[in-house]
Amino acid sequence: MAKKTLTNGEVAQILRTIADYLEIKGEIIYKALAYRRAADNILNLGRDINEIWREGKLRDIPGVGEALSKKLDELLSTGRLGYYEQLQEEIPPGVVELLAIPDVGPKTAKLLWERLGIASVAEAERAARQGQLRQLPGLGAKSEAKILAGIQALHRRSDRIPLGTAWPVAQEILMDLESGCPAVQRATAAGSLRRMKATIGDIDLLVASTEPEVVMEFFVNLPQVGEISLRGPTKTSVILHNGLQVDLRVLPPERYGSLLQYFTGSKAHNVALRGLAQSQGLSLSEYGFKRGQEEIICAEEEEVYGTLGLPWIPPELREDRGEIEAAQDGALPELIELADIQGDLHIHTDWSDGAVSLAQMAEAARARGYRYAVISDHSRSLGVARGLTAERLRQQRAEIERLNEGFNDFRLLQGAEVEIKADGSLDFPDEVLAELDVVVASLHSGLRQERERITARLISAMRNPHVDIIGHPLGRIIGQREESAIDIDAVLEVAAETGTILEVNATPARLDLDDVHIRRAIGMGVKLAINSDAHNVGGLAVMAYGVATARRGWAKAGDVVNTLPLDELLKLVGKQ
Ligand code: DGT
Ligand code: CA
Ligand code: CA
Ligand code: ZN
Repeated sequence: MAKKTLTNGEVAQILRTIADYLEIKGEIIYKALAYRRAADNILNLGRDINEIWREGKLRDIPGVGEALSKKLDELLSTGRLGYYEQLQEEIPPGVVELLAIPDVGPKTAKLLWERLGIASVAEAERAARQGQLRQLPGLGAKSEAKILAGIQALHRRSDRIPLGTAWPVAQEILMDLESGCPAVQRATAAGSLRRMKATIGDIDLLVASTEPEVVMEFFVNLPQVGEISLRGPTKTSVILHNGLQVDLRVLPPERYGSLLQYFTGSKAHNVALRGLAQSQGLSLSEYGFKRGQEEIICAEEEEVYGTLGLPWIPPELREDRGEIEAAQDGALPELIELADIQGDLHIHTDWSDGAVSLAQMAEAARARGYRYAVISDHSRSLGVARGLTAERLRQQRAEIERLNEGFNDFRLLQGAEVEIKADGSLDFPDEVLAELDVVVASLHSGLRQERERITARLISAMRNPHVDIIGHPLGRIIGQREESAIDIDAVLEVAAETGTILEVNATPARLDLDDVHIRRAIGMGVKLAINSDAHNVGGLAVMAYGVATARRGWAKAGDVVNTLPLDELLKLVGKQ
């Protein structure tokens, strides 16, 4: 039998699973981390690992040392790995799958397997329902309920990809198409990616060309492409080495507007738009309009909307949430843009868990064209993040003032990301908070508390007059952690009353608040701050995802405080 060629995604998955096995076995954590790091690097290679192997260059992959390169060589030449098979014999693969349940780590998985012989998520669910888990040492009725809720969340979870993962991949392919294939006249991302949804099912790309076969041939031969799942005259679907699916559609340039409009979606927006067309005696498809025998074709998207008597609607609004009615009434919002952002109000440095110095972060923020940036390192009780004591905070202030002497067009402000503790009190006393320019208060612990308790914690933080911003209010991590049980309506009411600013955390795994909550907040007059929460220089660039999310929530520049000039911002936070 011919050996199956493994994709980068499959190789990475095997390394990740080995890491999981090592953790369950209780091996030192560094071993597992090394496997995960290598897996990430293989996933992000941008070319076929089999080629690298044939060139004998496996050790050029970051994180691949001698031992791992031997294992990869065995895996890629035989399609099997003895070490992996041995682990699978020791511990059933279903035990590793338990780790996918939120709140189940390696210790718990091992416990369930050793004590109850549980070797699948289904078995864990059954045992939890029968009340068997609460009898295990270290677990209890509460943990049992959490595990059961985690299993239910797992059932609901799809394999959608975060926007921040899909976006750079799509941009790279678009650049390759535009610069490498002369037959390509225009190339654009469509679908949920163009609408900037927080998660993406697959990447849809569109090309205008009169030579579709040439474009398709170029596309399937890109180094990122793993396998071709569908090849047709106008549509080709592929799976990339990193596991993402990409659909490419090619149409002649004179119909590009209709194509772009149709495949940008959303489906709901298109259905509503088609209804409007019908009411005007028109039929609408991805090829253009028809009125009886007459055909109206559109090279630009503006013409599609224009034919229906509408202004162009920004893609982020196309969810059938009232945008067509607003367009008809001439009431589309003038959405915030990245260029409106004057500064970033939530940044970490190596004073807590960030990777770079104050000076480097300040320089990077200034280089982005910002007028100000707030350094908001963690407060003392967040031990894992090397939170600052009040004393260290004062030392940091001196350093910030020293740096400010070197700037004339930019100002570094001092803030902190202050823990909201389990009882709702803050991690710094009021006199320390009073010295800061901007105070961000966030929850990082007790995130699974029940609704009333966790809501009360947030509200008591908002009622502290020193607190300016609530950081990542709902606490979700996309694909990993559901949002906390917070009563968002109660929070919005108090925010409106106290003038507390709510964050739109732009980190792709968070995007918190999300689009729906942003729109509700704006409707209630609550102000927003779009922040990167950067922990390194590159992290500042996620601002674009936050702005896109705010646009999906119909936000205008006036709804977002970090579009203000410095003096107005300082006035707003009571510092001038
Ligand atoms: P995704 O990939 O799940 O994140 O979401 P989309 O919106 O990218 O959906 P996808 O990839 O299935 O299709 C891309 C666009 O094509 C979609 O937004 C609208 C359009 N489309 C696809 N199927 C249909 C359909 O059956 N009817 C209509 N009206 N439009 C469709
Ligand atoms: Ca899609
Ligand atoms: Ca698609
Ligand atoms: Zn933070």
